Amino acid sequence: MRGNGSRHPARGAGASGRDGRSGRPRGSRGASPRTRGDGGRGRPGGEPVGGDDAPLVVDRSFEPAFEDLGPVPGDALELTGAGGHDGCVPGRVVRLDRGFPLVVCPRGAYRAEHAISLVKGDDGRRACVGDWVALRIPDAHDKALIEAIAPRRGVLSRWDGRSRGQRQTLAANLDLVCVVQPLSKRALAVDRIARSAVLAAQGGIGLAVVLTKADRVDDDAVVRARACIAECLGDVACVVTSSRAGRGVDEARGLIAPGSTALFLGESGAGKSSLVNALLGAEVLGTSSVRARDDSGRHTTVARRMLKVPGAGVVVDAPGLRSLPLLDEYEGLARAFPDVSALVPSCRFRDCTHGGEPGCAVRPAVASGDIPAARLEQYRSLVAEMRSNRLGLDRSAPQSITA
Ligand SMILES: Nc1nc2c(ncn2[C@@H]2O[C@H](COP(=O)(O)OP(=O)(O)OP(=O)(O)O)[C@@H](O)[C@H]2O)c(=O)[nH]1
Ligand SMILES: [Mg+2]
Repeated sequence: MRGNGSRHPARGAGASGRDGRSGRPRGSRGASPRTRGDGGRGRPGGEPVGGDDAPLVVDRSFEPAFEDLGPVPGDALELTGAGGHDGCVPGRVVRLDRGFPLVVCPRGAYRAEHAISLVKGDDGRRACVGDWVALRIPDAHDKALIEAIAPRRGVLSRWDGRSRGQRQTLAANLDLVCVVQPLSKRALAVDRIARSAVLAAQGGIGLAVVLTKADRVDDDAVVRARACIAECLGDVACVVTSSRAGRGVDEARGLIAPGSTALFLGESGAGKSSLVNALLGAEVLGTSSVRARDDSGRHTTVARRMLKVPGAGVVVDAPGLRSLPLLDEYEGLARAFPDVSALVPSCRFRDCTHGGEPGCAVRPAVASGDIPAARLEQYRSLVAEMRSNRLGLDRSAPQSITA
């Protein structure tokens, strides 16, 4: 079924702003990510996020009201208080269509543009979904102006594949990333879950794994998938669902606490929008079939969009991401693999790869059964990828540029 209808045109479709596809200039040249495992393969992008020819009319069903968006952070209140942006109100970006934000504030929902002072210069900034902003609502216009963006927490971003290491911010102020991974006859893409875990941890965001399409496999396969996740990722929340059979939907809803914001992260065709529809109890989001040959989706979702889940918090449905290459996310790696990283400083060699070097402090923990071998292999593979990706960058590229 295809949704995204045009029943409620958004107010004041904006007239400026850049392409919301990836934040990457068209035709820019970048290093190809060198990756290991299937989840990080290839250069990011290729996802038609808000195509230029997509109409700027949007379905407003289940759009969160201001009070659904959680407590307004002190930083956002300060921005709009005395000494801040006088006359502005706090608001939150609930969707982006072709780069145009829709902001919900106490007075309602407004299409917004960025103030020139915010976007100009090399360090110019643009709002992403989830941002808290200072919003000016001119009397004569139905289009509002974003004057400032509150400091972000819970930021999910990825390297955009360019040779200077620029990052694409996917969403901000997230409490939870739900890694959506479909079950099938194929082996579970645990590598993809692991790299998603690293990115979530890098942003200081909680993690849950949501396995979809459980109706396609038998119970043994579900048990194997759960065991595989526990082995590689330890004690992470894992919910098994089938939107088709109505399985696990309440459990998935239970992950999203009222007042919190969760983002569904997964490849195209993973069943993200189908699951959101199941959570909403309505066919609000468009979905379309996967290719039988390789189970891949058709990039049906093209905009990041927040929806209020009845009886729970807010969920961000997002376009499927083909690749999640890692670059410099060592903090996230350490948080996602705390048991391994705690031993690393005790290795004899600073550049120990834990592949059999003398004096390695990690291998004995595998030998004694304290750390599963598969978990260490996952860790090593992600470290090797990060090193290799950094080597492929321009020499002068600083660590962790944001763009
Ligand atoms: N068998 C089965 N198929 C499902 C289930 N959930 C979703 N699908 C199918 O999987 C296909 C892709 O689902 P979507 O919800 O569009 O996937 P998506 O992750 O939102 O994909 P993008 O928007 O392209 O990123 C559709 O044909 C769905 O009907 C499920 O629980 N079981
Ligand atoms: Mg979708």
